[in-house]
Amino acid sequence: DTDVVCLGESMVTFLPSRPGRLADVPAFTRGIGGAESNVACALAAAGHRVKWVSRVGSDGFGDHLLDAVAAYGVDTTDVRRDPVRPTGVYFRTATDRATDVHEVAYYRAGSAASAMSPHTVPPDGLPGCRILHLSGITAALSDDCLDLLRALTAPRAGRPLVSFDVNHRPGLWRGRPGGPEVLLELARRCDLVFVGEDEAAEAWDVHGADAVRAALPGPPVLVVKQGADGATVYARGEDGTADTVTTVPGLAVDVVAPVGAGDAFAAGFLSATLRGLPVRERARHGHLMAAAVLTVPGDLTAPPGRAHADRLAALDDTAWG
Ligand code: KDG
Repeated sequence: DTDVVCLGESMVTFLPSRPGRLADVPAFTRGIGGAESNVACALAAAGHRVKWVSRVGSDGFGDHLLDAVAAYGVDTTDVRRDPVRPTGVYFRTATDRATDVHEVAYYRAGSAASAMSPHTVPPDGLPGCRILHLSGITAALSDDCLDLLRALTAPRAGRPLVSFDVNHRPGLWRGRPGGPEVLLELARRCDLVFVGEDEAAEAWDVHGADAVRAALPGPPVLVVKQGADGATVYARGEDGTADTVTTVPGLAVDVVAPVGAGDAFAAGFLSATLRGLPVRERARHGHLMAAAVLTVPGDLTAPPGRAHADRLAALDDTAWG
């Protein structure tokens, strides 16, 4: 059995040898990225049984992605190889500390993963899966990918808990209609939604965590991430009506690169959810995994071990600000 299935595109990532504009960086180091496989890798490293579902090209970058994700302990047997379309890649710069800006250049149009479709996962294709984790990135890749997300988030008997990270990537929606509205439509159909407060403001012109909840009243659990201020979790009560609202401060860390921190947060939150931990602990495990990724240049890193993370999550409020 699989605890969690994560579905989405992954790419070989090229990290800059030094800060500066993309135009000026002379060399790059290979890593891997992809929001959903980042979640999968962190969950597997935290001891869960995780499957990653995707497509990669029949090329060396596809080989590397499969090897690198499998090395985290993720089951990659349902990753298909596309005979023609290539594996996506992307390049990024280091965050400019003065302006807080970093550049991202995707080479993924027409990628193997963009050819995912409702055939990729048939409706009964997730036996034993407790959580299906998806993100809005997939919706932006192609019409077929969007159809796949619509099929997977459709209400049906026996549906696993569907977790959705909004992951609005405006650059990917250029030339495709409806990004923000599509993301809202999909999020409304899910059981657990992660969204950044700044992301909601940009995509939906909705400001503040309570307003995000008002725009997304359906999901039983909504996590609004507030950067350095932490996260606010709305969790509907057993009676199906009143929310409990829990704001959980994050850890103050020196950020090396922000990319991947949201995925790590989701992984920590999902790990603690699988373990039946209370909401505050779920968010603290999210913050702990996010802190680990924030302090490295790449998109993912091994999270703290479970016993260590449990000790840190159990510290009292003075330690957690
Ligand atoms: O959340 C991190 C991801 O954005 C990164 O790993 C690359 O999946 C990626 C994307 O589409 O931007």
